[in-house]
Parts: sequence; C-alpha cells; structure tokens
Amino acid sequence: MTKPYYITTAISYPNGPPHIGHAYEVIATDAIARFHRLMGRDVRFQTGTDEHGLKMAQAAEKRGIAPQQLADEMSIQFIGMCDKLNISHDRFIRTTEADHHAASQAIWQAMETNGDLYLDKYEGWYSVRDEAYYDESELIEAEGKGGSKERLSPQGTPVEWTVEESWFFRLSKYQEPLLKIFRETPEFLQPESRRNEMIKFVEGGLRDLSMSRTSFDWGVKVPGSDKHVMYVWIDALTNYLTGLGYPEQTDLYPKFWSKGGDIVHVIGKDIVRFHTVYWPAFLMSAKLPLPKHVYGHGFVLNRGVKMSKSVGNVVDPINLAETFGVDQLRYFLLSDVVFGKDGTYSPEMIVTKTNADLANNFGNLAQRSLSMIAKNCDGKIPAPGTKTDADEQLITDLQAAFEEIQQLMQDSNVPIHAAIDLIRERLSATNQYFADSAPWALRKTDPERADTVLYYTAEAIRRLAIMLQWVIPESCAKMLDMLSQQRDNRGFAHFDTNIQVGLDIPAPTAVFPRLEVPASEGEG
Ligand code: ME8
Repeated sequence: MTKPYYITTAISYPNGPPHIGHAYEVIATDAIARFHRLMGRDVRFQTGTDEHGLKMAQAAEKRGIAPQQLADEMSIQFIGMCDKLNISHDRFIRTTEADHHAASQAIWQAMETNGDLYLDKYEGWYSVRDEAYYDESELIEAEGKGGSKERLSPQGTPVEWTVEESWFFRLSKYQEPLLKIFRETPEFLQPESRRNEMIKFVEGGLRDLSMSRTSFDWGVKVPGSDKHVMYVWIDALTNYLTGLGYPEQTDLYPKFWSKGGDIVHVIGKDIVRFHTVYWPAFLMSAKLPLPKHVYGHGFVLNRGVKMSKSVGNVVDPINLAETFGVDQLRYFLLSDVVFGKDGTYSPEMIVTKTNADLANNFGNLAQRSLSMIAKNCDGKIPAPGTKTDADEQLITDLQAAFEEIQQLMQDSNVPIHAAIDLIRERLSATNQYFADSAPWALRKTDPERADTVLYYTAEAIRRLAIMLQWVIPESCAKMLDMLSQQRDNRGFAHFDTNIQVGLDIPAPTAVFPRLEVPASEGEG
C-alpha cells in the first residue's frame, strides 16, 4: 500500500490581496494533490494565511485598523481565490486560530525541553520586510537617493540595526545534521540549484537564531515568558503541524506526519532557507519527523517584469480567471511555466496557448467526433470492427504516455510542464488519427470502419480527459460527462477499462470557448 500523502503550500501574508504568485503556487500544489488522489492515494492538502508578525502589524497600522481586522478582511479574499480557482484543499488554516496558538506553544516547549532555547540579547541588521536578521557579510550596497550608499538585505530590502532581548535557538548545533540531509537525500530539496545554494549557506556556518520579539505583541506568546512573542516564522512553519491536530494524537497527525506518511511542502524560491534549514532544525530539536520533499518553485513575472505595487503591474488572479477562464489560467500556468524556474505571462500568451491546445486541439476533437456519434450512431458509442495498426498505435501510445506521466510526477523535481507536454502530444496525435481516418468520408464507403474510428476516438478522448483532470478539473469533468462516465470511474485505475459499447452519450457542447485578447489588454 502507498503511504498517506500530505502536501502544503506556503501560507500567504494577508497584508494585501492575493496576487498571481499566490495563485500560481496554490494551483501547482492543487494539481499535484489531485494527481496523487487520482492515483488512489490518501491525500491531505493544506493552504492558508500567515497572519502574525511585524509586516501584518505595520500594514494594519497604516490603514488605521487592528491587525486582526486586516487579517479577517484579507484572508476572506485568499479563501475566495481558492474557491474561484477550484482548489481542492482539505483545510484552509489561519494562524490566528486558537488551535494554532496551542500547536506553536507545544513545539516551542518541546524545543525548550530538549535544551535548544535560551534567553539572550540580540543585536543585528534586521529587515522588517523580510522579517529576518542578516549577517553583516550578507548585506549588499546600493546607491540610495541623492547618491548616498545604502545597505540592503540580499533580497534588496532595507535593513536597520536593532537591539532587543530575545530567546535564541541553537541552530548552530544542527549544522552537520542539516548538511547530512542535503548530501544524503537530494530529493529533500529540489530543484538541484536551490539545494546547492542551501549547502553553501549551511557550510558557511550557522549562527543561533533569534526566536522572539519584545518590540511588538502581534503574535503567539512565548510560554512562560509573556512579554515575548514568537518570531513569526516559528509560528508560520508550525501551521503544517497544527492542521493535523498536533500536539493531540488525533487520527490525522499520526497518519500524515508522525507515522511515516510522505510530507511535501511546495514553496517559492525566496523562502527555501526557512523551509530547508530552520524548519528541519526545529523539527529535529522537537524530535519530530522531517518532510520528505520541499519543492522551491520559481516566480511568475508579468511580461517578464517582477510584480510590485510601485511598478503598478500587480495582477489580480481572480480577474484573470474571470477574463480567460479558470481552467485556461490553470492550464497556462502549469504548462508554460517550467516548474522550478521563473516564468512569465501576458494576456496574449494565455490566449495563444489555450486556444491552440484546448480550444483547437482538445475541444475541436471532442466536438467533431462526438457530434458524429450523436448524429450517425443514434447517440450511442458504436461497436468497433477489426482493429487496425493505426487504432492499436493510438491506444498503445496513450498507455505509454500515461505510464511515463506517472513516472515523471513521482520524480523529486515534479516536471509538471513535461507531463502536460506528453498529454498535449497525445492530443495532437489523436487529432491526426481522426483527420487521417476521415470517418465522415467512410460513412458511405465503409460504415464499419467509420464506427471503429469513432469508437477509438471516443476511447482516446476518455483517456485524455482522465489524464488531464488534475490540470483542468472542471473541463475534464465536462468531457467525461459528455462520455457518460460515472463519477467514480474517473480515477487512474479506470484508465484502461475501455469505453462501453452501446453507451448513450448526450449531444456534445463546447467545452473550451475560443479566447480573444481583451481590447484593453492588448500590447501597446
Ligand atoms: O512568504 N511568483 O508569504 P508570501 C510565484 N508568509 N510565487 C510567489 C511570487 C511570485 N511572483 N511571489 C510570492 C510568505 N510567491 C510567508 C510564508 S510559510 C510557513 C510562510 C510565493 O505571501 C512565495 O514564494 O510573501 C511563497 O511561497 C508564497 O507565494 C507566499 O508568499
């Protein structure tokens, strides 16, 4: 039996509304979660919002409202985004929830009991924007306003010298254990380039980590040390445990975490250090199992430019989904962005890609072949006659692609784009088969052969729809409805069951509208 599979996104800062980067991460994670469910695995999928910390407190102050109010207002938008994008999460976690305070305090106490936390003073270069302290050696120099030199964090954010009493975590103690993980289990962090970066970082030496703040109180209280609130990353990372009921031994926590399930974190490249250095060190300290994979995906750029409020190119993903369609947006982001690398998008790119692959390729094939069945076969799947080499090839190639996709999706670098490419190739090949066989012409000359071609085309469409469900779930559900496939016959286990002869199918409806670039979005 395969192990239970727990997959999470990062939890987003709800200090503003969601952007396309948030949408990309949740869509990619949803696709992976759906893939494993289709394989028949017991999957749990969690996403949510990271509501504590200075960044939230400051954003609320700017608007003259309480941080809780800001969190309430914005997290609704993140939940709304998930609903809109057809995200299949099992829990949307908010770190201001009571169970999360309890879980954060429990992991803190476990680390303290194991002698890894101590009270001291902290002085250092702190970036409010990154909520992180940096080493002097990590800072970069940039030209500030008026030509003066300015010191910035490696992420390019402003830093200030800060002194405060703080709890510390003995991160230094975990340097060697962490290096051992990176070296011995390459699948722990992918892609490879990010693993190399982290090895370099850890080899450079790890300093003990400041774990609490006294300068503000918007966070989880340190147990027994009331003036301190936990550094937001401790509470943020612990969300992955909270969502399973930790520290209580309910059914979820042992199943998905402590008893050897596969644990997978999908995150963006900017927070790899937190997930692959700090988080495993906290877990080792608390004597808890570590995640199996951390995937550090790339960034999605708007026409090649990084999104920022000051450039004014931040895009509302809900708007995009409404303009182009949810599945169109999902398909574009998953097939065009190489998972692990940065990608870019523009309205033209979404329109071109989805018209070519979905409307012209998949949609057209289904429309033409199924309407022939409706018209010429009395709306019933016809019985195939003698199987030719072309029929055989069509089905064996689909089978081979299906097996290859399963291999790819279980690779530690999850090449989602490559898996979709294989499906796209099969779509084109099926179209070619249909065009070459020309069943409309055979109707008069060789009706048995026409029926055979329609049968194998319908079977190929069924297989293609099963294979693409994790990418474009709603459209594939429509396709499978048009083939009268029962809901519980749509998992990968049913891939090679073959469509039933004589099955009544409804007249087809268009699944993928042809898109146009909205006038206001065009270039220039
Ligand atoms: O980092 N393209 O929250 P966040 C793709 N709260 N992904 C992007 C992106 C872009 N343009 N911009 C951001 C945080 N992301 C923390 C996480 S987890 C315990 C705490 C990704 O709202 C980013 O890399 O800034 C991260 O994985 C996620 O969106 C949330 O980012």
